[in-house]
Amino acid sequence: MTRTDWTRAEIAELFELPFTELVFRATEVHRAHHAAGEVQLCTLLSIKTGGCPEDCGYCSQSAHASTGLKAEKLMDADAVIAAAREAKAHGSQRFCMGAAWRSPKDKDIPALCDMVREVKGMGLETCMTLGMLTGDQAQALADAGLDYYNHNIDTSPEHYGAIIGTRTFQDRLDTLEEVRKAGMAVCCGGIVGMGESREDRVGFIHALATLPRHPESVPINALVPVKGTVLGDMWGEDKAIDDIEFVRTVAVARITMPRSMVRLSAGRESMSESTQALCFLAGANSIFTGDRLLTTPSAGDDADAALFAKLGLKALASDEPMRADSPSPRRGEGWGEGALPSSEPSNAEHPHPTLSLQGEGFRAAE
Ligand code: SAM
Ligand code: DTB
Ligand code: SF4
Repeated sequence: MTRTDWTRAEIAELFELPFTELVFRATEVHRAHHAAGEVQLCTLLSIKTGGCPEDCGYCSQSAHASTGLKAEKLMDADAVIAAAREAKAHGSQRFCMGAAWRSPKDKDIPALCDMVREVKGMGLETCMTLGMLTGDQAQALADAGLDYYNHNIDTSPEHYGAIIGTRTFQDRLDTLEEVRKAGMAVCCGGIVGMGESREDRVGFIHALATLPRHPESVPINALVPVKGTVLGDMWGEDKAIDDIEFVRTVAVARITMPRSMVRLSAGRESMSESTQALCFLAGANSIFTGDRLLTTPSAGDDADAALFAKLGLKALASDEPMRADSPSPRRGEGWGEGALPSSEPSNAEHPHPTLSLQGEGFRAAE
């Protein structure tokens, strides 16, 4: 049975285990619930960039930051659909659309629903992250076919006020409840490396693992320090989180939320291959692919394909344990055979690793 009654003391004890013992236990839990070596591929698109009224201290898109990012309008559906098509061609399984809003306006909902219908119609899983939602907005998006809603608690309840002043931890929980009531799956996690203490990381995982139902997806981001944000200026180029402590956080998320997909999210770009490999060993089984997250660069498909080949990882082909009762429309197609047309001209000179590593690189598990 999946536990939602974890105590803080139990979670603190997990964090304190000798590192190899903790990773060993996390691996055991991972293998009991998930196909080992299969990693879910998701692609992000910022459909409405910058000018956000919220003051999240980590975010390049906050109007309170001085990042020089230009505020843009909501993208046209056609441009979103083109990006989704490209993501699918590159083997992505889920398309996540993010908007720099405190909450969407009711007048935006029909356009957002159109995007959801089109992207879902392509056979991709759909995810959006648009800020706080009312019950009616959540229902409209769910009715249009939105599979997942991403809404992060970001950190522990105690540390939250040091990072964000324009909304409360409870506001986040309220939206998560509306998302659940509307029948969508929840993607909820947060960021490590924001100057929080170990105790805050314990509180962060505790808050997630004691939700009435665990989130189906748990993104664990390492802070991407962006110049002009409060936290980016505080940390500069320095790593605000020790790699081993990051892996510990992934492992504790895996152990306490055994059936959830744990996503190694932002921050992968500046992580060594060895640290990423440790994260996969500790139970991370989902990543963002492509050369961009929302506003910051990501490793890109070629680097990721090479990493998958080196580690012998494959694109997810099994059902997510928590979604097994309502399988997604598309399984078994990963970064693999057929993911890119072999006549793709841009690949002629620099073959995509998908194609050049057929049989051992990015491919769907059989
Ligand atoms: N505005 C919406 C919201 O806040 O829910 C959606 C977009 S917001 C960018 C989505 C999540 O991205 C945040 O909750 C945060 O966890 C993560 N994020 C944003 N900037 C980040 C950064 N610089 N480093 C790591 N994670 C970041
Ligand atoms: C999440 O937890 N991480 C993603 C997604 N949910 C929306 C966003 C990461 C953003 C990283 C910074 C940027 O690119 O702006
Ligand atoms: Fe706005 Fe979301 Fe960035 Fe906060 S994290 S400033 S709500 S876009």
